[in-house]
Amino acid sequence: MDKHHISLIGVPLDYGQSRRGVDMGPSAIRYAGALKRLESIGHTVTDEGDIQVSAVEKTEQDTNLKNLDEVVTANTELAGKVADVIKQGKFPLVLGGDHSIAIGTLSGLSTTYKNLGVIWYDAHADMNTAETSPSGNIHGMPLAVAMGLGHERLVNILQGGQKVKPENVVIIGARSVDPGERQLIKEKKIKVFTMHEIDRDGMTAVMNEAIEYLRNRNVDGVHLSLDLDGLDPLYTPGVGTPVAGGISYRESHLAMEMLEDSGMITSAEFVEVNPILDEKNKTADVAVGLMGSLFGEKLI
Ligand code: 6HN
Ligand code: MN
Ligand code: MN
Ligand code: MN
Repeated sequence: MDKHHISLIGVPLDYGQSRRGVDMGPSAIRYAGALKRLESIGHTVTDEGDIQVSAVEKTEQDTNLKNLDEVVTANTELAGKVADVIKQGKFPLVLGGDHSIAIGTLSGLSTTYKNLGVIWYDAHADMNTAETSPSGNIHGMPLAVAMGLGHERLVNILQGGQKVKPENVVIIGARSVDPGERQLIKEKKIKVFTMHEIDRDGMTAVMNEAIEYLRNRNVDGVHLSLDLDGLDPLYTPGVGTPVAGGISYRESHLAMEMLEDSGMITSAEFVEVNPILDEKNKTADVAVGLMGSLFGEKLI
């Protein structure tokens, strides 16, 4: 995989949750200058355009999962696209869209990476299943789905079974975790750095430990799934499920810089940017800034 050749894939999907507007996330991130920013660092960037998302919502459903058909269709297409991009040796950089798109991204990655590491940078654990979800929103489920748990139509995208091993997952920034998720975290012994560890030990120690943990797992690639609500809403107000007391702007840049220095990141996605809820595209601007740090931008 060539980190210097990046493929941007937009996923204008908002069916994984209940607030409209996050489907405009890819446009907002492009408008904030993602392409130019990455090119200015010296990377070659191909914009693959957007994945098709159905504009018509089906009303009949036999499940409590909202818009399951639409989410399955878009994620199946995304998975195929991501698999293609890796086969061409390019770095997939996926722009959301709500976090349900991680289902497609991780399915696509699983065609190549058999021992993939995942860094889940998020206020939430996104480990609900149909049984534990308090909302029925699929964006609260993608990490469980990647581990093979959840609705079969989601788990079976591209191929069935577990795409990511629980012991290869690191969650960073968690501060809003539902009872069912907490139980699953314990049961699967997921490595979680909550805000408590970030406050107590500092971001440097947390990232060093996270990187070391994944190295010891002998992963063959590491995917960064960055939900902009991982940051404090002070910095990223344009998200659908903000939670106070989050990661700071500087801590987030440091985290991205340390990941760049580690040389271990092989794919990434930036999700949950909702321009309707944003203040002057602030959240998309932060997303692009973090991409800069993740891809090697230097201050001097
Ligand atoms: N996200 N845990 C809540 C739920 O509805 O399952 C919130 C999920 C938020 C998901 O921010 O990607
Ligand atoms: Mn979140
Ligand atoms: Mn999330
Ligand atoms: Mn650096």
